[in-house]
Order: sequence, then structure tokens, then C-alpha cells
Amino acid sequence: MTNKNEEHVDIVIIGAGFSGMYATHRLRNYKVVCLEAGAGVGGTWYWNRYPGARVDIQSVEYSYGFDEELQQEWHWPEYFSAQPDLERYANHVADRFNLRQHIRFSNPVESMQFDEVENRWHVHTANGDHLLCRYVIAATGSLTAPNLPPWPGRDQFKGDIYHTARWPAEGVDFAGKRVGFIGTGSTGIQAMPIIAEQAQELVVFQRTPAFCMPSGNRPLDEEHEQDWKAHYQNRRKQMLETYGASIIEYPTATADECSPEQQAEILEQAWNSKSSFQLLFAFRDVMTNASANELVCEFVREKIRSIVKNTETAELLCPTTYPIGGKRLCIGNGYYDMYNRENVSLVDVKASPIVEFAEYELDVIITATGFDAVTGAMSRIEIEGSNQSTLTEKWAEGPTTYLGAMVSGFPNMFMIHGPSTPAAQAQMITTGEWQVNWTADIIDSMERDGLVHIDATEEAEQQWAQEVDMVSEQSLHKFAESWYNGKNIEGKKGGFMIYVGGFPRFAELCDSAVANGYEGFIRK
Ligand code: N01
Repeated sequence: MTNKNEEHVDIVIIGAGFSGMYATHRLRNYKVVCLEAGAGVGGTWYWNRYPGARVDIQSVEYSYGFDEELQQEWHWPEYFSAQPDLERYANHVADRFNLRQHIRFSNPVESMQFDEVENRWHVHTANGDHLLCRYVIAATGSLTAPNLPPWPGRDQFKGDIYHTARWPAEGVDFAGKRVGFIGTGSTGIQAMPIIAEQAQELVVFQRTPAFCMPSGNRPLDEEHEQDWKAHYQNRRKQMLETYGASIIEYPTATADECSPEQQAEILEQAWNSKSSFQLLFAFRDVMTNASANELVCEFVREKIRSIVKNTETAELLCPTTYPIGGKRLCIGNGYYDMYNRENVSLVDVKASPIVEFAEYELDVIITATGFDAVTGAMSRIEIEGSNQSTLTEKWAEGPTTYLGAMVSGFPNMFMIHGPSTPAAQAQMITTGEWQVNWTADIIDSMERDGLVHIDATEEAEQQWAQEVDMVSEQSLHKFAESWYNGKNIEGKKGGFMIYVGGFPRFAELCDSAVANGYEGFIRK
């Protein structure tokens, strides 16, 4: 029976962030519809418009490589671009490649069911669309679903409460306001120094202090831009051959192989390198050897002590409970210096956690409390696969995937930057493009071979889980509670959700599965 509202298309793409936009472009030979919750393109860079939002990877790298003319014509004003420039870029790409004709904005997906007889997904949206498609590509992002701790008293608070990932487009006027700020991760450390300059008072509620290194952002000089434009093709290739799909200086020596003087010099150079994350690559073993890691931790603590004048505040700001890099290293502009301002104070909420909004006289509360990461966006859609099994049931003890791309029992559904991919451990635009191409090639091959159904085997999923565990066992990431392992969300189950074996190994394993006759997949 055909329902009047049903629309038949080939592929539904969920999300018009950078990966979803590229998937829409790459698969435009098919009848493609892209469904987007926001009113505009850009995903993360559409939602996270808080003051100070800025990328922490060089913009010449953190941009698309699929079209040479696009890379040649686009000009980034700064080394590390700010949110408005990234959003402008996303809009430019959407216009330049006529993507908007395929995108339905303000139209989040609510539920999906797989019809095993027809090999079709039924996709239902908040606006009442009912699409029937052969494939779904979920480009829903790793950091999409905001974490909003259910503090009592929230509703009674008379002032305004904001989450940084749902920032009002018109901005917020902080003049004369007493502002409370909860959350000292990458977002908080970017937003606070700017808000401190505008507000009457800023009270920072810190649960866990962050390791932060200076960003070294500056206007992009012409020579650097021209150099990249002359070598884009090689550089993109080179990027994919590095651990994080980003060209930085990768060290050859372990910490032990350096004398104390050399160690000090290397760390100082890394701190001043103007190259994000260089501290984590000061020595070859920063993320695998606890004593090498501690050396870098203590170096940053000394920096904090030398910058922050109030010794008590300085000690509170020194992280001591997890390895540097275990949580994503924060890249900031004047974060530690901000604590030398008269109007900024720090409250330790580790010892006495926030239980309700009552104690402090504040006009505005900002929560930069992060995300129900990696799985959050998918878990908020009701997804029913083969045999009426739901994704919520399947992932009850933590997400399982094959190559981060498919979930066994959920045929014809692919994910980009899904659980157990390198995600934010690698530069997400370039690796997202790579994953879209890999997925699109699989869909093309299905068409060529006259097939209609592709799934991952349970066995392949288990083997991938072993690979993910094996590489995370070798790294120090496991010693931190973070969004990487879901420990930032109370009660969230599962282990490490990010693949830390490096992008080249990840890509090689994905490619060899396909080359070995679609090993681990069932195609029919
Ligand atoms: O989120 P987070 P984020 N009571 O989860 C605290 C990317 N990103 O939005 O550490 C009190 O890192 C929480 O405390 P704790 C980047 O990948 C990139 O800052 O859990 N505090 C923590 O301090 C990044 O890793 C860029 O103890 C509570 C903070 O809130 C990712 O996004 C910029 C609390 C959340 O930190 C997420 O960053 C921004 C509670 N109940 C983001 N609950 C760049 O490119 C949470 N917290 C530069």
C-alpha cells in the first residue's frame, strides 16, 4: 500500500555539516535528500557561535580538498579561523555547488525503520516528511547533542541560561552583568576570556582543570597561503599519511632519549610553536609513556604557576588527575591570564559539586558542559533495523560498529565519523571527505553489481571492537574521564569510542576490507 505522503529517493543524508554537505555533492548522481536540524549549513560551525569559537587546526588544512578551484579561490583571513568565517565558508560551498536544492533545513529526523522485504529505509522527520530510500548516510557529527545536566533550580533561576552549543545568533550583551560560567573544556577556555572583558563579573565553576596551550593565531600571511595553494594536492595526500591527518612536526625521540636540557628546550619550543597540539608531539612517547606524559604535564603546570598571580588560584587551575592529551588538549588565547583580572574568580566544584542553582547572585549562567558525544545524535533518533531491533537496545552497553561505518543488523545505513572512527583525533573535514568517498564507492559498487542489501557481520563488529580496544590499551587516553569514553555523561555505558590507532591504519583497514572481497560485510 502506498501512502500519499511517501516520497521515494535513493539516498537520505542526515546532517548538513561538512561531511553531510560533501556527501550530498559526491552522491548527487543519485536522487539525494539531505535532512538538517538547523536552519543553515555548517553543522558544528552553525550551532557553536559562542564568543571566541575558533578552529584549533590550521584553516588551510581544515577545509575541503575535493575541488581544486575551491581551494585556490578561497581566502582564510587567519591561521585558525573563527566561527563566522567557517560558517561563511560552509555557505559559500553550499552555493557554489548548488547543494541547497537537496537540503531540507529545520527538519530533524525523528525515526527510521528498515523494511527488510523492500530493502528500504523509512525516514520520518519532525516536519512530517516520510522518505523511502535505499541508503541512509548519517553524517550526524560527534559533538552534536548538548549535555544539559538536570540541575534543580534551573527553572526558578530568574536570569538567562545559555548552552554554548545553542548560542543565540544575535549574540548576548554582557555589559554590567554578573556571569556564572560552568565548564572548563575547549569551549569554556575559548569563550571566557572574551566574556570576562565584557561582563561586570565572571565566576568560573570548575570541576576539572584543563591543560591549555597558546593557539598562536594570527592573520594569515600571503607567503604561507601561496605556499599552500601551490602544493595543495601533495599536502592533502601528506596529511592523510599522518596520525591526525594534519601536518605538524612529528618527533622521532622519546623523552628518555633527550637530556634534561634538551627536554626543556623542546617543551619550550612546542609551547611557543604556534602549532596546536605540538606539546602532545614534543616526544614520541607522550601518549604512551606515563613518565614522558608527566614531564609535559609538569611543564604546563609550571607555565600556569608563572602566569597566574594568585597562588591558590594557580594551584586550582593545575590539572593533576589525568594525563595531558587524555582529554582533548585545549588551545586558548589568554585563558590563564584571564585569572589575573579583578572581575574574575574561580570556584572549585569538584569538592562540592553543583547540586542546584541557588547559592550565587548571578544575572546570566553559561553552561559549556559539552556533549553526549559520538553516539548522542544517533541515539536521539528512534532507529529500528532488521527484526525490529532498535539501535538503543543494540548500543545499551556502548556503541558497536564495523569500521565505524556500519552497525550489524542495520543494513544499508552508513555513518561518517561514527563510533570507533578517529573522529576528533584526526582533522575532521579531510578525514570526513575520505570516509564519504569510501562509502560512496561502496554504494556505487552495489549499483554496479546489481545488489540491494549490505550489512556488517556480528563477527566483523567484534573484531573491530578488539582492534579499537587494542590500540586504546596502548595509549594513555584510558586514564582520563572524557567524552572520548562517555565518562563525561553520568550513567553512560561503554568503553573508548574513538579509534586512536591513527588515521593511516584506520584507512588501510577500511580499504583492505573492501579489497578483500568486502570482508566483514554481507552483500546481496
Ligand atoms: O566540552 P568538554 P567542550 N558540573 O566535554 C564540565 C571540541 N571543541 O564543549 O571535565 C560541573 O570538553 C566538564 O567538567 P569535567 C573538542 O573536540 C573544539 O568544551 O567533566 N562541570 C568540562 O570542564 C572538545 O574536546 C574546539 O569534570 C561540568 C566541561 O563542562 C569538544 O568539542 C572548541 C558538569 C565540558 O568540557 C568538547 O568541548 C570547542 C557538571 N555537572 C570544542 N558537566 C576547537 O576547535 C560537565 N562539566 C578549538
